[in-house]
Amino acid sequence: MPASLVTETADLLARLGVPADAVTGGSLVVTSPITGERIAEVRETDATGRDAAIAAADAAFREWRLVPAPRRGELVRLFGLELRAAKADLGRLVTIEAGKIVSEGLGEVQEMIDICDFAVGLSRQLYGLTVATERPSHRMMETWHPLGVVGVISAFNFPVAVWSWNAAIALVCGDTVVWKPSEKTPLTALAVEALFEKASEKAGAPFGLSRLIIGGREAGEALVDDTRVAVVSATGSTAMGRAVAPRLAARFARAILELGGNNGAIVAPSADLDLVVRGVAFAAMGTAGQRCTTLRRLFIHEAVYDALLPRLRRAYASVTIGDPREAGMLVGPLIDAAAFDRMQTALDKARADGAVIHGGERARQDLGGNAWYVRPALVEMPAQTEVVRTETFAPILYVMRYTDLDAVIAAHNAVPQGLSSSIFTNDLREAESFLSAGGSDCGIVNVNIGPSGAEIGGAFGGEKETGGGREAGSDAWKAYMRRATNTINYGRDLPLAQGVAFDVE
Ligand code: UN1
Repeated sequence: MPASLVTETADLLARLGVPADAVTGGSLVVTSPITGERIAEVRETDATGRDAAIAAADAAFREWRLVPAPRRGELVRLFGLELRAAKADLGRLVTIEAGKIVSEGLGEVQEMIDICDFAVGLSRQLYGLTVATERPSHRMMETWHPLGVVGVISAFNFPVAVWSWNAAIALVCGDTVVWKPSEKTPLTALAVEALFEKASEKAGAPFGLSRLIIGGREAGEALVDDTRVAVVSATGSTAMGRAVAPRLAARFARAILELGGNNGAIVAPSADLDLVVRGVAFAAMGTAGQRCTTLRRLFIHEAVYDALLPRLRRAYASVTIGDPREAGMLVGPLIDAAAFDRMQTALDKARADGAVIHGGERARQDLGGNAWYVRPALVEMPAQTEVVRTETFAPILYVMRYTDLDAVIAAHNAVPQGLSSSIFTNDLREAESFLSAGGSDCGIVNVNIGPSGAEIGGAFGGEKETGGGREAGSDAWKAYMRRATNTINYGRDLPLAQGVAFDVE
């Protein structure tokens, strides 16, 4: 008999350094989607605690911003070492709390390690430009300075990696962090915080660099409305972003938004169908369809539709569904009953629009009455109706036929969201068209791979209702710093720009 989830969770938390009193007797009940059973009761942070967390991060910022960036990088390096040492335990906890299969739970921790490595390198590369000036004996340059407290609001589906994209970069940039994790996944957040504290102690870093506030909407609002919080990076639904963005704008705080996706892929006549089947299977069914980058719309050229569809149907029918801790399992549970209900509502709408639906039904009820497993749904759609244009956070893949590339690119872009996209083709003209200014309107545009599973080296995020934010690699760090333009006169005259004369006696 494997250890019960309750015992295993308690053991993992203890090994990861989370005090038992933080996860027992609190008001926030945590259940594992694997069986639907209760695994912890977490203490929520009250208003006083929230204020104290932000105050501590604000005070730490005053000190941290003066520490040279490569020394700040040293803390992130040590944190990366803690993550390496704890990878198996933390990955396992991700599996238990979020329901991800083992390799994805571990992959999530690897993503944290990767961003730490990136941030350590970045800590020596926070470059500014020098700019040619029009005035003699002048020099112009840009300097980048720490901005302040960064509020991070994260979602259940990437309970730890998305925080780390923000935190690792923010910390080397000289900012401090207050994190409001999803109320569905506070345990992994507590574990990460404990690992971070260990690294902080080893580095001799000031107290308060990263604080955690646990709770629901009011906890998020505390970050959004507090003038001590300079930037809020929020990951979640477009509805959440619509609530957060105007409140941040009202106080001129910066927003980094990573909201809904409704990602499409185009399969052209020249596509390598072996690649397509594998790419589509992972992108559409992986993480039980609960990634913001999940493939939700597939446009197949009519020349290959009849060859491809039966292969996809076979993949959908044969995918293993069940306890994500078991080896060989590919599709774990949905996060909760509400997710299951939303999936069924979407499928009902699709059916009413004339869809032919394969799969989508509840599965593995043997694993628990409150565990919500489904067979991923492959849905043949006659047209891109409203339900297809709406993000449903579940494994539903809407499949449509096309004949003309320009028309399918227009259809691909005819949704409110703009996160990730792909084309499968071996035709250079088609690939380049999709990548061009007239092609996909998304923040992530791929060729011959699916839309999900991005590496941290690139800037991650999307356009339109996805919110426009960029996180992780490339120059996403600039959103966590303020830029100063400096002009220095080393001459004896005071020439004015644009030739303006203003001579006083
Ligand atoms: C998310 O679903 O919020 O590209 C993030 C991916 C992952 C991140 C997804 N690296 O699918």
